[in-house]
Amino acid sequence: MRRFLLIATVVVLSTVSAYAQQQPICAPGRDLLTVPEIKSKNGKLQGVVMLSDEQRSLASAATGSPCNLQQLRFFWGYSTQDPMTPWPHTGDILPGPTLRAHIGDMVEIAFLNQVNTSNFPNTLDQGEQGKTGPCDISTATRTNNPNQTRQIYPRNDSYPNCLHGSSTANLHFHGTHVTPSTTGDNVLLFIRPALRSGNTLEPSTDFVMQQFGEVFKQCEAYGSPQQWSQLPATWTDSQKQLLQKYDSTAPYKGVNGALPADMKLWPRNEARLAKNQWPQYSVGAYPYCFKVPDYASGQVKMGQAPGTHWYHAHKHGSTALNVGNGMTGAFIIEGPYDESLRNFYKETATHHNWGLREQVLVIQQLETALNLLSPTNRGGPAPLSVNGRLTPVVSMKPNQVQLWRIVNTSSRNFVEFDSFTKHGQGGQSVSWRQIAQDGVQFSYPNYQRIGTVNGKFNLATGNRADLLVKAPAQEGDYALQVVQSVSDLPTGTATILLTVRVKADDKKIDPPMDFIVQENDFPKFPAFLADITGPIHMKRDLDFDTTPSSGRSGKGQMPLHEINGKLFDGHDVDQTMFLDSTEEWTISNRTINIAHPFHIHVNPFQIIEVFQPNTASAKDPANPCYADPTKPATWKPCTKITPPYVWWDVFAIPTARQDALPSTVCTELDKCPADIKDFTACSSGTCTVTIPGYFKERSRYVDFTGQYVLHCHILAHEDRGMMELVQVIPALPS
Ligand SMILES: [Cu+2]
Repeated sequence: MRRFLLIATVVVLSTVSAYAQQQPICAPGRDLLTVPEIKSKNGKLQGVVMLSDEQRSLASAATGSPCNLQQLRFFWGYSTQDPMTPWPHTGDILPGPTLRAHIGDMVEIAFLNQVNTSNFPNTLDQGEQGKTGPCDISTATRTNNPNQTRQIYPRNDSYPNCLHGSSTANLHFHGTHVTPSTTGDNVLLFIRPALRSGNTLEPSTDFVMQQFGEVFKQCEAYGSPQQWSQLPATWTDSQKQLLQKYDSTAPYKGVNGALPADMKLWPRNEARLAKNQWPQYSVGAYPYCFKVPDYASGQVKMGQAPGTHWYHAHKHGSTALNVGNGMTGAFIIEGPYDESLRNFYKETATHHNWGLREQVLVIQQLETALNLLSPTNRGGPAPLSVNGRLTPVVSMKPNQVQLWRIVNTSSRNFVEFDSFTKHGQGGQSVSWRQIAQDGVQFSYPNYQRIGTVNGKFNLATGNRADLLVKAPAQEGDYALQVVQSVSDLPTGTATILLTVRVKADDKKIDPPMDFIVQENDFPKFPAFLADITGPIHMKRDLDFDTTPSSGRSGKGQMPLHEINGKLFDGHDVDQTMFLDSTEEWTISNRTINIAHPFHIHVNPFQIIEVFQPNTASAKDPANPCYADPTKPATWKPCTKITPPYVWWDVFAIPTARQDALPSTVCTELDKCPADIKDFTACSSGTCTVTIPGYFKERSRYVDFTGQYVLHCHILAHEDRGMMELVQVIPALPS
């Protein structure tokens, strides 16, 4: 059955893409598309996530016009347990399949990279230098006009912190509390496309599926493997062979098979294997296999929060472009949280036509701006889409409450939910209450104080929000207005993200559904999500900064994006935490116009303090909350966050503020007061102080040792070096 489905889907793919090539489709206002799901069954989420490429319709402006066909890489997939609806190859771009598991489940995803590299000839890789260096491709050509050249990548970037290697990928399971090692949430992998000769792929899909069947069986019995040698020898031998084949045939500076010895991939794997380390390079496919921990099992210190999570490509150097192409998807993890909601809203003899309708809404900012094949999509931010469509229409019935799971998977922009338009004499409209942040439900007190009716919230890239959304009694179209920014304090004109069409049918909802208002009806808050207390073992400071273009980057160059004055280097560990320790980090931002969204994998954190130097009160000298540029003691919030605290896994670091100092304070750096010197820059007799924005978070490093990353979730910043390698190691017995 599975093989039949696969063949059927491939046929659909080729037929429809031929159609799509003739007619680009970007029309706004079409019905919301429900992304097909891969659902777990009998405790296992088993499926294929495929990376392919195709000509797809892409809008380049907020109006949806012009609409062009672009060669894009994209995810699609299918369940290997249950036949799912054939993949909708409509020429639209849409997210990858929604994954839906339950806490305690095994996740077994066969990831196949079948990108046709000949469609992306200027995309370079570590081992595949193309015609110039791995970063410096300022003379790259447009495919539609080979004689015209343009500069695309900032010239002062250097490997590995440059945009490169975008046909190599991997998967990050954002929001999961699972092992970061081996076959888990491992973003240190480089999974190259399958080798291609005509229509033949190596490894073939059939071979991969057969081999991974064995891998997954072992994983179920013994957990994620610890050593490469635990995988079937047939698989590891074939990977060795394919990497060696790649090494001896890959193009280097336009010549096939000329790869220098130090750029070959198999020797890198070999070196790691010799040290009993997990190798990083694969060809064509990778078996992701891990358990989603259930706190109730008693085997973990922290459970997986049931909620709205997601997955995306996370290969350093191509994360921004891959996510811009649309390589993201929702990952719903179910548990007592949603079971409780469904139970509250279920249909009964007295609650006619109730039932909790769920909408999974994947916001994307689809673009090929960083793609060398994209001559037409430059200039201005790419528009936001929801499940691949511009301003789609979500259907609701009068008086209906739905559960919306919203994921901001755009590579750059924040999305602030502002309001729905109103209709009629009473000004009726759609309303919402937020019930979860970043896949972690609110405690009831936070539902009351943060999840207020139509309470505005700002989703930085990577953030999620779950909402209860209530339709009014009155039929009509209600447009959801959002504000896009890269700021913790968004300003600017609202745009329409989607429209809710409220329309009655013969199944009247009676009595009207409403928000939950009783504590007993709200999902019970799991014990493992209680506030972090107890001794703080370690405090750290992380400083995110964009070195200005007149500084280190050199005049007229693109700025460098650094953490603690350093770019990611791919191997040095920047932070080491002990297993089971509790830490408090102060994370600050010296950039004045961008609120870099801080993200760390594996363990979520609680925000306990936030300082925004750019609020009206912090800027007003007459206000008691004034942040005085000459008094660092005033650079702190004047309102405290009170517990219980909210859990996050991405938090935008508030933007910094720059104030000129009066000449009475100082006119050259050497004469400035000692306590502000580190924050001051002087030029031509005027000194300017930068007041950093910051937040404090607490986190526990529990259940999993291993190496993983923290980074800015504006993905072009991450690719260009705003990332750190961290590790959790076992503590010595005390
Ligand atoms: Cu950033």
